[in-house]
Amino acid sequence: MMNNVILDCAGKPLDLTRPQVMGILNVTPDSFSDGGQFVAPDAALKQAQKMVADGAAIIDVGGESTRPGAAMVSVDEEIARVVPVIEAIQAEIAIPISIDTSKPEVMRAAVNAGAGMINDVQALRVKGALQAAVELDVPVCLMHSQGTPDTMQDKPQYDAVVAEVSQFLMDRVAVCEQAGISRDKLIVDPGFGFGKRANHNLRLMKHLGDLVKQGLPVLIGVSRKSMIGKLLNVPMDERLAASLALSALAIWQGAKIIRSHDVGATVQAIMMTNHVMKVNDVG
Ligand code: 8Y7
Repeated sequence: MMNNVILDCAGKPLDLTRPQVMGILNVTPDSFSDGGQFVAPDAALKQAQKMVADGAAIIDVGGESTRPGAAMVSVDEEIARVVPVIEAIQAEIAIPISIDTSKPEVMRAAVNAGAGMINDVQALRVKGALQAAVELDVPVCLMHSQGTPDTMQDKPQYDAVVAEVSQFLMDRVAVCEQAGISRDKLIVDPGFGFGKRANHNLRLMKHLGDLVKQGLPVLIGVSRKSMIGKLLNVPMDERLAASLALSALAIWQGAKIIRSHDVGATVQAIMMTNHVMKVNDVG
């Protein structure tokens, strides 16, 4: 099992010999507005530098809201949002940037601008995405989702959610390998909240170790997600403690990367978890 590795993200290292945090940098006009309809790259750079200082290992730049029920964004619009931000931050920070997109054109533009990983919530199922990933030759995070963002929370259904999600991901890994993407460039993610009811999410977390056993690095995203809101009845800005609890549980079961809005707190939570996991039992 080649799981303890340092991934080469277009020249920048991602050290997976210990748990890491992926900081979320949403570059939609409502997050980093220049006052109009565009994103201000300098504001995004400041945010990225703060995440680096807080201990992030990689920054995930996304220009399309992939939240359940989100509206579609055109290819041109998405490129116009993410490319200036990637260009502004890639030379200034030492850690890799991942591009959160499912569109092959955006993957190409982002990697050309300096992104070193593809984070695809559709696991390269969009037409042309697999070929783009093969050609771009950067690591890819393959995420499970049932349905598309606009409809996926309508009526998620599984016979055995843990086994089905794991099987889907291993099938996508096989497809990627057949297309020419080396297995050691792949990361897998069960996709919390993407076409899952609360109990599906809870079962996936309880049994995350089953996915870890498949041998690929596991990334998870639970930060501020609606599953927390539903179970605990807390608004978006009061979900940090629960997000950290879930992050610790994921690391405890062998997950390697936590995608989070709250980098500093998440780094502390997973480093503490890692100390417990690594402590010598003798002496
Ligand atoms: C995830 C993600 C989102 C996740 C990975 C949100 C882009 C929704 N969630 N990517 N993206 N895993 N790999 O609430 O769970 O952040 S968007």
